[in-house]
Amino acid sequence: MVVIGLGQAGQNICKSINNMAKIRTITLDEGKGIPRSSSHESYEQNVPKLGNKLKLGKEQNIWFIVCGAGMISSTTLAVLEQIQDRNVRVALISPDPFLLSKTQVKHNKVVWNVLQEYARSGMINSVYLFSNRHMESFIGQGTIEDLYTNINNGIANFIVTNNWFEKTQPMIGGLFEPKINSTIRTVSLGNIEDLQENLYFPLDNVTETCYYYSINEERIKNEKNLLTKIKEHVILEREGGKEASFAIWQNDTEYSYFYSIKHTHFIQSEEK
Ligand SMILES: Nc1nc2c(ncn2[C@@H]2O[C@H](COP(=O)(O)OP(=O)(O)OP(=O)(O)O)[C@@H](O)[C@H]2O)c(=O)[nH]1
Ligand SMILES: [Mg+2]
Repeated sequence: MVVIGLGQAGQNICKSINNMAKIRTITLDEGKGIPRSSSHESYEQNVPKLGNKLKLGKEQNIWFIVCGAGMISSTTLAVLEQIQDRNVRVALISPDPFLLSKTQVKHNKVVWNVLQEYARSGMINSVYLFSNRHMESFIGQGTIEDLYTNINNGIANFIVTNNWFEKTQPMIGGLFEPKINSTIRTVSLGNIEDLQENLYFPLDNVTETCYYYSINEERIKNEKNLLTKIKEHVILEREGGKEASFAIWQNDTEYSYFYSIKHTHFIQSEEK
């Protein structure tokens, strides 16, 4: 897996990933692979061939992280075009609209809509939505200097852990195979105690859900009825009319938690 981060948000989340795992990350920003420009248009028109910078070789599994509010996100489509033969998942950051200028709001809307259309058309594998405002509400705000630290760690942790799920054989169940058009997604992080979960973006019209439980060894060995508890959780979701599946991995930390990936094919409106 390779993670490409574009602009400030992309770059900072790549840093968080590097602090957690040995995963190759590449930062694209003004002066880093992309020449500095003074307008959206000239950014879009002046994206160089990035083959030498990206050096992706045979790597198929790509995450691309961006927030549409920044000017440099105008280069998103030109960059994605250069890697369109690969399996690209986009992590799209939904900015807090309160913090944006009018131009940023307009620009964000364009990127927001286009990326979802790209996911629906199969140009990219899927788009995962992450809301700064929503995540801040439960992860907590950092200082003004480190406003995004907690959010970035949350997003990075999902990408790193999801990669581990994909490479590691679960004890029970298997990786979820979503319907081909379920390409608009988000994630929630939940705790095993009360099965409460916190959504990273308030996704409307969820049609499919998978639950990936990561349980520590102590609980795997000693906790009775954990499987029943998990099954009931999944059944509850199915009763709501959604497709739901689960898998369980054993981890070697002291923590137990679950990630849930929510899928839909409905275009999501940006936060207002
Ligand atoms: N989650 C998260 N969001 C961020 C972070 N940094 C910036 N953002 C969001 O991304 C938006 C754009 O960031 P900017 O720093 O303004 O712009 P940029 O992406 O570097 O693009 P330029 O305008 O070309 O500098 C901000 O309005 C924030 O909503 C970050 O570290 N984490
Ligand atoms: Mg910038």
